[in-house]
Amino acid sequence: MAKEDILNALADAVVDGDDELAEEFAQKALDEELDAYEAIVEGLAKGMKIISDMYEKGEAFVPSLLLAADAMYAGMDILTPYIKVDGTSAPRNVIIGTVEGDVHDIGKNLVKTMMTAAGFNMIDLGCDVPLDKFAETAKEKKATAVSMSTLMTTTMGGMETVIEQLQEEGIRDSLIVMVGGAPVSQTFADSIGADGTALDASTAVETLTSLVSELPADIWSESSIAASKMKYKESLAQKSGREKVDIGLVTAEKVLAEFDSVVPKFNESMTKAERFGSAFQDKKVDRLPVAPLACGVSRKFVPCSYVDYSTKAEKYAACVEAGIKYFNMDTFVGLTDLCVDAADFGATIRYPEEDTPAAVGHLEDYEKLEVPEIKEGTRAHNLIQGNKLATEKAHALGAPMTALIEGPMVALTQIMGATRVLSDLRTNPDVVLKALDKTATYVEEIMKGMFEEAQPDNLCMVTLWTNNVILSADEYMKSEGQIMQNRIAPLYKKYNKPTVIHNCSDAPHWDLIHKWDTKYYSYTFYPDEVNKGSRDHKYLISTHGKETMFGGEVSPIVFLDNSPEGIEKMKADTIALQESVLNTLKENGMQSKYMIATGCEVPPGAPCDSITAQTYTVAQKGPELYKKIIG
Ligand code: B1M
Repeated sequence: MAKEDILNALADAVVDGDDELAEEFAQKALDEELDAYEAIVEGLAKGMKIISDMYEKGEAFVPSLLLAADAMYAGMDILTPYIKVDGTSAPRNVIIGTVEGDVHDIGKNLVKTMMTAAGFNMIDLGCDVPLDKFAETAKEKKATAVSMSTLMTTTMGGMETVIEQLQEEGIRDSLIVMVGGAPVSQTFADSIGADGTALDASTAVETLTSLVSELPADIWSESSIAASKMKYKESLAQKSGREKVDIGLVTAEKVLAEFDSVVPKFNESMTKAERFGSAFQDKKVDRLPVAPLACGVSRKFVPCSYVDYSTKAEKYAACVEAGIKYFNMDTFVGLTDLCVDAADFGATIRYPEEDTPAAVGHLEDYEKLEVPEIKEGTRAHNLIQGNKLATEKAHALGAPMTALIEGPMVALTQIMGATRVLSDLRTNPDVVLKALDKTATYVEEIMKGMFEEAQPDNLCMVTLWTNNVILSADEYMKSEGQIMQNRIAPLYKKYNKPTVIHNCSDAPHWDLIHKWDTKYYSYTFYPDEVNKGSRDHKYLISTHGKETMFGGEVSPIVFLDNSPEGIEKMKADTIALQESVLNTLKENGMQSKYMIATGCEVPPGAPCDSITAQTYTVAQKGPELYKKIIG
């Protein structure tokens, strides 16, 4: 076989995610005495680049990338031992991981794969990595680079801590620090002193390769480490005196102190229930309803820890009551975390005191999953009881309660691990679908408990895998989609309740919302992802608005800025959003079917006054704007 043909066959095997073919042609490359390194770079890695580019253009989805990665690694296992090692050059070790508190690892795994393909020796610490593990491993492996990923605003700060720890160890200048993940911008990377960032996996490799080429030679020498340590001590001396405050607690006290003087000033002629109910039916309202997903943040008024909010029914209900009252929300959407089902199925959950719980220990065997019974001691039982109490408290304040549960696929990925489920969906669909049937059964049981016992006004289901960047619509419909359509949506109907969906993904398959007869859809708008299918209220109201009420739009990240300028910006943006929504409603012959909200959760450590900057502005300016535009 000609060299070119072998290289192309290796690339094709990766693109097709065929690990057996990748192994076969890797062996063929050796048999034909091709250079092993060339076979990796010009064959396997080339295939990885092709599929990755297809993904960026929306022509391939995450399962294809994961299978391609498996094929690439299978071929590399055969070829790597035969790479001719130049005895003088050390391997370029790159430490990679998702920082502590964050279990998102799909993007990190893709970055790792592309960096492997580029010839870096990747040392993967996994996800939810204790921060000191980065510096510890970097030192031990004399790393060329540390690359950290995070998808959450709440955990971004951990990256700065790692950089400080590298400085403390005197090795910051010995290596490159790359940071990345959806919330990470160049400005953020610069502000924490990272060397670089990138928007996607391919660019991450280009950036790292270029940064590494600029590293000076003697970087791991003892003198350079000692000099770096000294530099750090000096900067530390300048920083001393800065103390950490619990901004949530401080601002909660501020909001409470102002509460009695501000709230009576609102000129409102409807109760929250009347307003929300009327908007739901597109009837006239006094102003648009508002309900940011400031779920965990509300605990600062109680105050209680996040773990108590998540796992104790009374505490949860107290937080709901406080959120409705002090944030003046028109409904409370009860998102605690997405680990309720996983905990009951037996996965290991980490419960930090002050942050969202995470599923950290997945189960091994799909076939051994057993549908739990909802009884005292299970998280589902606690959630149902919490929502029962919360509904009473919300009603006493004249507000409707919106409980929230995980959809079947979120439950399964939390139990078994997302990366694994997404690739097994392609390679072993029957087993995955059987397991999905079990999580769907549990979801149905929780729904029944909610409808029969807790009786919230709405029950919101999280379906984040209907995401155009993760699964194609077709693939989604063959898995969770058909369950949503044939089992979940009919159950909503049976109990005479509207189907309510929360989807925080960047590019959902919008057309599916009609298949489930969705009455309320909570979404996030990502302005940078419009090319991938992220949509704002203008599109959504005009295309789907008659059938479905939408809510969301405001990025939760903006709530983190409670500087005077940040607060003023929040107020101005809230007015602008209301104006635009009202005008769009009017243009489409509608009058109120929209809720001002955040499309995803405001980080649990966020300040409270930036949230009231939104909710109080809607209450104060909303009636006037409504009159002016709708009449
Ligand atoms: Co969650 N989640 N999630 N989630 N989730 C996000 C990130 C969120 C933006 C959704 C939203 O609400 N709009 C939001 C964070 C909001 C915020 O920052 N405040 C969020 C939240 C809130 C949460 C929970 C807290 C929800 C809850 O329980 N209340 C919880 C977190 C628990 C925890 O970690 N402690 C949670 C849980 C989960 C699941 C476990 C269910 C699941 C993750 C499964 C897994 O990864 N194993 C999940 C998912 C899937 C998402 C969304 C929908 C998709 C993420 C994804 O995989 N994208 C996400 C919404 C969104 O981003 N659209 C969301 C596809 C992936 C290929 O892209 O990871 O961006 P990405 O990686 C890209 C680039 O970013 C870049 O290259 C990659 C490939 O091109 N890149 C780098 C990544 N790392 C890089 C490093 C680099 C350079 C580039 O250099 C080192």
